[in-house]
Amino acid sequence: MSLGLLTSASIMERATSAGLGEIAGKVFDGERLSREDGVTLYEAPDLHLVGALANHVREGLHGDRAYFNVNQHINYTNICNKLCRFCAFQRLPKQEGAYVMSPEVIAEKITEQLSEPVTEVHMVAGIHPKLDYDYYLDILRAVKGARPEIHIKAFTMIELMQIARVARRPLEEVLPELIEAGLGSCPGGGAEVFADRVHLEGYHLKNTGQQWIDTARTVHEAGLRSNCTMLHGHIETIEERVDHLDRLRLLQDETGGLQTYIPLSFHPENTEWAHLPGPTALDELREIAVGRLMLDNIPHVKSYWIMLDIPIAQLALSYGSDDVDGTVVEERIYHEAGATTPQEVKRAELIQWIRDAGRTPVERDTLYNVVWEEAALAEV
Ligand code: V47
Repeated sequence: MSLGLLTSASIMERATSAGLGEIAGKVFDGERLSREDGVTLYEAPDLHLVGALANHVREGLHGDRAYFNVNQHINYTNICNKLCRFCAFQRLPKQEGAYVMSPEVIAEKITEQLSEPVTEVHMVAGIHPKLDYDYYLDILRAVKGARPEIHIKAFTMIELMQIARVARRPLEEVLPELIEAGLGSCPGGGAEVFADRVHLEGYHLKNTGQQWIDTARTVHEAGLRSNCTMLHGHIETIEERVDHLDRLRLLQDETGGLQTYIPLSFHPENTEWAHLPGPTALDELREIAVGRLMLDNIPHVKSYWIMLDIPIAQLALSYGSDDVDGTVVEERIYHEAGATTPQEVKRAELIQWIRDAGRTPVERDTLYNVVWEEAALAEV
């Protein structure tokens, strides 16, 4: 039976017999779940019940709607000095395959897509120690010069920390200049797992969890929205995942600036953690569901199709997610780490996947303004 067909009463009955009655009661009453509830949901044997609870929340917020956008990814450099053990994308400056895109190359990539109805460019990259402050302003201006109406979602929190460092000024002062050059919002990457233990073992040269949170707060105070992520399925414990979700939720209570949560599934290939198995499809669905249930104040949960594979991204639309990301065009971070998904899909394909998953496709812009929806047009 489709989860969507389960009534609240039958979910409640199944939850009570599985020992999740109290949590289900809180979900139906719209009450915040505790950290202990989070651990229980991760450990609950009945994944589909957890999914049904998350689906209840998802449908309460978004009905049958599932969002996508027409976007383009640009990873402007793979040179990075952070040596994160989970990353297959990074290169040292003289290493084979290392690259930095000039503003002109970036403008060309934007121009190549002018015939497509792209509304967003998603720009993230490694932490290149030698790029100067003007480079970051120039790449924003290059994008806007090539396609003035496009929304630029760029720079994870660690990139913003680096930009402020090379500008030799506090981020509060730098952000208005980045906004003036074209920055429209920030992606959610680079949060990894906030716990200090995992940070020390896996990515000690990168920002700490607290620095990610403090930087995101500064971003939100400057009037920008951002997304947030958790990189799961490596060495973190369930308690550390719950801690991460709770800290995101507290940040959101404070700023209201987080619009979408994206659980990122660890892809082990070509990384220092290649011996780890990475999450299973069932782990991925649970991560979506627990994220939806714990993050009661973040409006959207994304099942990023590039990372999950299309069938799981579709299924996730009934386990708590309401967004599948976009057309992408060129993706490097996951493909270096063994992702076998295509690098690009066409808008019509995304629409069809969403319909096939039993949801109503809604094309959005980066800030979730509706660009197109099923009911509004007879053909796509
Ligand atoms: O910061 C790196 C992660 C992130 C691996 O905001 C890995 O809409 C898994 O930020 N296995 C970049 N994950 C991706 C990102 C993103 C993607 C989609 C949508 C949005 C959004 C943001 O990818 C990195 C890091 O956390 N990552 N290597 C890996 N081997």
